[in-house]
Amino acid sequence: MSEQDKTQKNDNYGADNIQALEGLEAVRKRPGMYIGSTDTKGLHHLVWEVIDNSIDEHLAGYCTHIETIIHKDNSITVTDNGRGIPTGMHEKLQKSALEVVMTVLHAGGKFDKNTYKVSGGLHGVGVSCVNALSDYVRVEVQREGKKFEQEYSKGIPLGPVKEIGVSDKTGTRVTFRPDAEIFESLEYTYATLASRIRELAYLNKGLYLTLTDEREVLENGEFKKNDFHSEGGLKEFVQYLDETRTPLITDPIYVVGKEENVEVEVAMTYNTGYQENIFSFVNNINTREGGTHVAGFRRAIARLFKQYGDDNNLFSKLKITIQGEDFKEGLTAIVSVKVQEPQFKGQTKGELGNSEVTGIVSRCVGDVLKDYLEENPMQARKIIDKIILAATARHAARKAREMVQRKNILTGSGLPGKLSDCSSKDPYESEIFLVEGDSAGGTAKQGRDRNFQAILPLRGKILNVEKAMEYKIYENEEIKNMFTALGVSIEEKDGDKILNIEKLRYHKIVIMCDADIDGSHISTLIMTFFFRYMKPLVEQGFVYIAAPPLYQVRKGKKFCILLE
Ligand code: 0RA
Repeated sequence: MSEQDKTQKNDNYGADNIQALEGLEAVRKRPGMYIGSTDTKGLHHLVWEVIDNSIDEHLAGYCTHIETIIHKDNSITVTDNGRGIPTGMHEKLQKSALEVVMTVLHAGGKFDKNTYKVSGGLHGVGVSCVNALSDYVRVEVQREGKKFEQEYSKGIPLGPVKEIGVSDKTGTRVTFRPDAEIFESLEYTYATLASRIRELAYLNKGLYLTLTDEREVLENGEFKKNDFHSEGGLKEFVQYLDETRTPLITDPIYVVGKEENVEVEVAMTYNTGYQENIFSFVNNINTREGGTHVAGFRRAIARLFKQYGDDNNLFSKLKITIQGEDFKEGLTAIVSVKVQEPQFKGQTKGELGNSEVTGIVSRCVGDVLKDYLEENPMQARKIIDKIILAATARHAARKAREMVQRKNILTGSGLPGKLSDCSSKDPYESEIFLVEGDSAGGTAKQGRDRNFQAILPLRGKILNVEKAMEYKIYENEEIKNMFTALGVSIEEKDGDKILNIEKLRYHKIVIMCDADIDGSHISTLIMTFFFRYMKPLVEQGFVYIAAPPLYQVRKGKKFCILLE
């Protein structure tokens, strides 16, 4: 561009242009405010932002295909067959609406598209943010029989919207290359994109999505590519999530409903396991912390299962009352709502706050569940039996837990006989080695410095806590020994179980297994136990894994097992 052109361009710059520039400048100055971060998470956020716009076209009923391509240079192209971004003159701003959508912050919302806009959270900041944070963008629109394009750098148009041909189709294609000045990493991860796009396929049944990776050529000479499409929607999503588990009921229970402009879609199933898996979404966005929609779902299943059990006299032999947590074991569910003006709260804005949603979801799920239970007595019976089992197990688990604790108090030192304790009573300097079997325990005992290194041998393979019922876990000798040796206990507060580590006796807990397949299996089992039942110890950095062979260090008469 010549100097003269530049001044001419500047002369034409009105107040609105300056406003647009200031908006883009704000995004580049504080990208975190708009896309959360500038790490790899923020980098992927750019793709979500563009795809979300295409999904909005689908929700409005105009788009059936969305194609995403990762190019060799890590630039991204998202193509949809929606209506295409409008290209006519924007009266107020006196330029193409396309340029307005691409360069003015929050301009997308000014066109009332009558779909579910996301006003909280991080999505919905608009494609202009992606533009501002990219060193190159090209947008191509097919609309009203014509094909248009415009290019940008860092959000600034490189020229006006150009008409580049004719077309009998409609749609939008956005190509962007994230700006290296903004992002810490520019490398896209296929699996991350694929898993979100798969999720979007389940959340928007009927929609066809593809992901292509031009960075990776397969043996057949084609690029790596996946198609995502689901006719079953959430029903297929729960089946996908439970693929590796054994189902308890034949088919997922499926709910669709609408009340006061809130759309509700829920699919749930039970498996023979003990974990609960609930995923929840608001306007296609994952609400990791749940919220009022999940509360409504829980309320409905508690109400209906309780009612059904009472009505059919199924709980009469039970000496304890059923509680909310008894419905959770083996439950896999997806709760998805579409809300006009969602309010997000919580630490990461991942929790839905709209209070009206609780009642709506509860009623929709309740209505369907009531019919389901009446029409499917065999399935209903299986679920109720599972709930009774969970309640019984919960009761047994509490008793077993109390036994572990009581033993702690009653038997003098209360320490397990197998423990070769250290003489120091200062947890800060004390270490405990959890070793595989008595013979390894003996070897470890010879090598340790008894002043601060304790040894607890565990017999063979410890219980797989992932597969066992909770009360079995507290009845297990090796696990009881770990609780007592470590000096930690489980307390109940408002129905939540909290690990009390105030009396933790060692600040280094070292899992030491043999360097063979068995050893690695055993250390996995022990780690699983810590992760599920003593998580604070893991989170606070007290748990270590020893990588054998270990060495004993000696200096004169002093020796110990070398850890660092
Ligand atoms: C503004 C208004 C309309 C559509 C869009 C934006 C739109 C944006 C994107 C971004 C990616 N794909 C898109 N598709 C459409 C409504 C257009 C109309 O009323 O015809």
